[in-house]
This record gives sequence, C-alpha cells and structure tokens, in this order.
Amino acid sequence: MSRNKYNVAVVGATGAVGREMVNILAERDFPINKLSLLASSRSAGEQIEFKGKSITVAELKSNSFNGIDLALFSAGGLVSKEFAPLAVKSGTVVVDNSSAFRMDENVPLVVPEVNPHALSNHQGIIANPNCSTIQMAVVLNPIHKESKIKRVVVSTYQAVAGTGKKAMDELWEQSKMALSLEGDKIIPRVYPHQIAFNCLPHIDVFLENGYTKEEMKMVNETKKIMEDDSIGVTATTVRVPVFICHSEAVNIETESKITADRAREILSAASGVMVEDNPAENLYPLVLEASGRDETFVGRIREDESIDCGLNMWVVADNLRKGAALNAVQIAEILAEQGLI
Ligand code: 25A
Ligand code: L14
Repeated sequence: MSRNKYNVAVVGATGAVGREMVNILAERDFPINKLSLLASSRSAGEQIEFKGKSITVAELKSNSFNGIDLALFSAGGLVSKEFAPLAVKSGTVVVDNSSAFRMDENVPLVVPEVNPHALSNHQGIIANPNCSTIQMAVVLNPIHKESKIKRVVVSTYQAVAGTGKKAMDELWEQSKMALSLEGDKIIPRVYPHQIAFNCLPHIDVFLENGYTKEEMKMVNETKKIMEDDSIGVTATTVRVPVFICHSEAVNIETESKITADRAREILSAASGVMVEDNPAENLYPLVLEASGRDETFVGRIREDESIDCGLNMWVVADNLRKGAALNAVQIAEILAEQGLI
C-alpha cells in the first residue's frame, strides 16, 4: 500500500457538487500535496476554503493538468468530453461525475460498495454513476447477492441540487414569490415549468422511446454497476420541490422469496446502508434527515402482496454526497490505497 500524497484538481469547484468535493476531501483527510481548484472564467479569482486556508479558483485551461495526479470533474458533460482526455494525456487519473463516459466499455463505472474490483483495469478515466442510480445500487446489491433480482420498478422524487446551484436559487426565489402572492409573476428559467409547489415528471432530456435520459441512465447504469444485464429495470424520474436528497420508491421481484424481516437483516449488515424502518414510531427515511449524511437510508420495507417474491422499499440519500461528491472521493481513496493513481 502506498502512502503517497497527491496533487489533486477539482474541475467545477464552484458548483454545487464541486464545493461538496472540496469539503469531503478535507473531512476525510485525503492525502493531498497540492489542491488546484478550477472552474470557468466566470469564477476565476474566487476564494474557496480548504482546511483553514483559502485557495484561489483558476480558469480551466488545456495546460491545467501539468503535474496533477488526480482530477475530480463535475462541470457537466461538455467540459468532461473536452478536458478529461487532455488530462489523461498529461498523466492525470480522472474521476468524472458527468454522464459523458459512463457507458464506454473501457471506462469503469463504480460504486465502491458494489463493484470496487472494476477499478483495477482503468485506463485513465473512471466514471462516477448517476446520483439516483448510486443510491439504488447500494441497496439492491446485497439483496441481489441473496437472491437474484429479476425486475426493478422505480419512481424517483429528485431534489433540484442535481441541476446545480442556479436551480437551488430558482426554487428559493419561486417559493418566496408564490408565498407572497406574486405567483403569477413567476417565470421559469432553469426548468420548463415552475418547480416551487409542483412536481415535474421530466429530468434531463426526452429520448425517442418516450423515456427521459435520467430514466434510461437508471436502466443502463444499474446493469453495468451490478454486472448483470439480465436485471430488468424500468424507471419514472420526477423532480420535486426539495433542495437536497433524492427519494425513491423501489419495487423489486426476486428469484426466490425474501421476507421483509430477512431484507431488513441483509440491509442492516450492508456497508453504506442505514435501515430506518419502524412504522409504529413513524420512523422512515426522510430528506431533511438524510441531508448532509453519508449513508443511504432505507425503510418502509414490505412484501409486495401482488406477486410471490417481491419487495417494496423507500430509499433516500444525499444526492450531492453519496450521489456525487462522496462516491467520487471514495473511488479516489481506493485508487490511492491500491496504487492505481
Ligand atoms: O454542460 P451541462 O451538462 O449543462 O452542465 C452544466 C451543469 O451541470 C451541472 C452544473 O452544476 C451545471 O449546472 N453539473 C455538475 N455536475 C453534474 C453532474 N454530475 C452536473 N449536472 C449533471 N450531472 P453547477 O452549476 O452547480 O456547477 C457547474 C460547475 O462547473 C463549472 N463550469 C461550467 N462550465 C465550465 C466550468 N468550469 C470550467 N469550464 C467551463 N466551461 C462551473 O463554474 C461550476 O463550478 P462556473 O464558473 O461556470 O460557475 C460558477 C457559478 O456560476 C453559476 N453559473 C454557471 N453558469 C452560469 C453561471 N452564472 C451565470 N451564468 C452562467 N452561464 C454556477 O451556478 C456557479 O455557482
Ligand atoms: O448525473 O438533477 O447524469 O438535473 C444529470 C441531471 C445528475 C442529476 C447525472 C439533475 C444527472 C442532474
């Protein structure tokens, strides 16, 4: 095991996910020699705190990766497509939070609790999965090991933070306007419709098959992460007026019967998972409690009485942490421990 210290860059450091990456690198004391914070020219010169010191944000340029060992990217797909290959050319290992490379055959798509072994043959770029997919995979994988999952039907209730800081500002402003009876003056900017006091069955762009890209990410990424193309997944992804934390109603069908008690037992022993399931005390996972936490919370575990071998559950996680920044830093930690940087 190597005990090196690394020169690390965060690309998109001023965004909602990027800021969380900086916080988590500090919290978990990732072995850093020098930290470079990169964003667009709009943010260059801004100061961000890291371990009590202030670091100046620099503009991302093609030579930004000279001498950088590891770069965490979270500035959207277009930035990743342009700059991740350049970083790899200069010897940087990239953990990319966008959807740009996730389904590439040569790019590992990793949730550390599920498929850490996929990291060993990386070729410079490792993809961080979609936020909704990560929290679902963390919960499904231990069940799948007990009895193969045949089919998953999931509906999501997704926070605005995934879209970035401007969407969080928009929910805040629209809510204030609606409550001060200026609702008729609201002009949606980030989403096609008002998000305050509304639910939009629309995340990312629509595809030809009538699903959204977010829905198809859940289908395709789940199979890749769990390394089983035979799992059927169908999804409906919905944006709700919540700032941080995605919730999911997940229904699964397994090959053999798993009782609700057995599922609670399996999930209580699973790493990264916290079972919160006591209806008698009104205890179940909640957005306001999962926010800022690292675990994926699961509750409302019950048998699907409409089929022989089915379960329903409610899964909640912080989409900026486990859904993005924390998962990326956990990947970096394994890369460092295994000498893969
Ligand atoms: O290309 P896309 O797919 O549309 O992606 C852009 C969006 O993706 C979000 C990101 O959130 C943004 O809304 N995003 C990040 N990770 C994601 C993921 N895994 C993701 N979406 C899906 N999946 P964000 O706004 O919170 O963070 C954006 C960060 O990326 C930096 N960035 C953007 N373009 C860049 C770039 N860095 C380098 N080169 C580029 N060409 C961005 O820095 C931020 O760090 P910034 O300087 O552009 O933004 C600083 C602040 O300004 C706000 N802002 C963003 N765009 C504008 C803007 N303000 C005014 N006008 C704008 N056009 C940001 O909200 C940020 O607070
Ligand atoms: O990681 O919530 O592919 O708007 C892109 C859409 C993350 C969430 C991804 C959103 C998603 C984002």
